[in-house]
Amino acid sequence: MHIFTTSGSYTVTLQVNGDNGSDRYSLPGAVRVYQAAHADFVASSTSGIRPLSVTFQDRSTGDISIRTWDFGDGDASSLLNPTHIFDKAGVFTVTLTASGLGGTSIRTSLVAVAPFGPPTTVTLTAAPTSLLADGASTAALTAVVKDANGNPVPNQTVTFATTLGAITNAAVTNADGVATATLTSAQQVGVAQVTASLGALSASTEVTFAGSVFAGVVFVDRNQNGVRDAGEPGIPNVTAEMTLVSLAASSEQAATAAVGATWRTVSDAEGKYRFTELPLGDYTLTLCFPRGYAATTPTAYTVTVGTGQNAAPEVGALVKVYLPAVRR
Ligand SMILES: [Ca+2]
Repeated sequence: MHIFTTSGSYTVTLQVNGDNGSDRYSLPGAVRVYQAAHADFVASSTSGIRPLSVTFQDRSTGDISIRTWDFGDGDASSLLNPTHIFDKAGVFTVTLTASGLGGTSIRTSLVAVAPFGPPTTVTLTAAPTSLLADGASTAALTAVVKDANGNPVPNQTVTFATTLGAITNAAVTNADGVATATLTSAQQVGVAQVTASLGALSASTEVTFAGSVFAGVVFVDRNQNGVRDAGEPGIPNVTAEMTLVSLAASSEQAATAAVGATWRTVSDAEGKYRFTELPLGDYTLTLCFPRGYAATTPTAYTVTVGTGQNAAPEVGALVKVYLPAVRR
């Protein structure tokens, strides 16, 4: 019996010696000794944040003809040095199976994939981005915290601040990396600069606090009865002017408008006029009609602009058509 300790192809020679001489017979390749398969590999990294790209390098030895990689997350490869992206978080067992005439060998290694890393970005959005300046309207603020790979980062305390109005102070991000807060408008026309911060990270957005809406209509009062009846059309190009008499009791508004300030607009084709940026308070409303019309009612009113959309009472100016003299 002979033990071959080194792999290779061997020629076996038989030599016989006898009284009449000797003879020998050689058989090339009579014995082939294969090197045992030994699976081995190295990974470019064994831990990281999803999605984690890892390149595996085969370092297997022996007589191997087939290599099979199982990445432990449902994916596989038969490449020599595959690169795999781990999308899901978890600890995965990567298995290389090397097999051939040298037998079968298996090598495993663990890759740990974290669901998220440290926060690197904060974004902030407001909905809606315009509120009535009534001290009661609210906007929903949404801050999203993500890591460098775009994964949402939960359990982060986001601090909210605003330059105008009231705001929820802080909130903790949920599993989607989302922290929400509520912005309540001030009784002051202006633009609120809203900020969400997390450590050194911050994001900001703007929410406009718009003044109250005051709207009315002027129309042709054909029968001069002081009521808009069927068949009485609106009057375009009527100038409507609001003059501030006194601000509503709100210290916040004091800096935004002065008594005596005026706002002016013109009625549209349907006789409708509309003011959209009025601070809360009392006003004098004056209507000035184009030539050819004569008012059938007073053209000046004292009105109050309150909170809420269209909160102010609609004021109609009643007019009649000024008929030219008929020649006889
Ligand atoms: Ca009428």
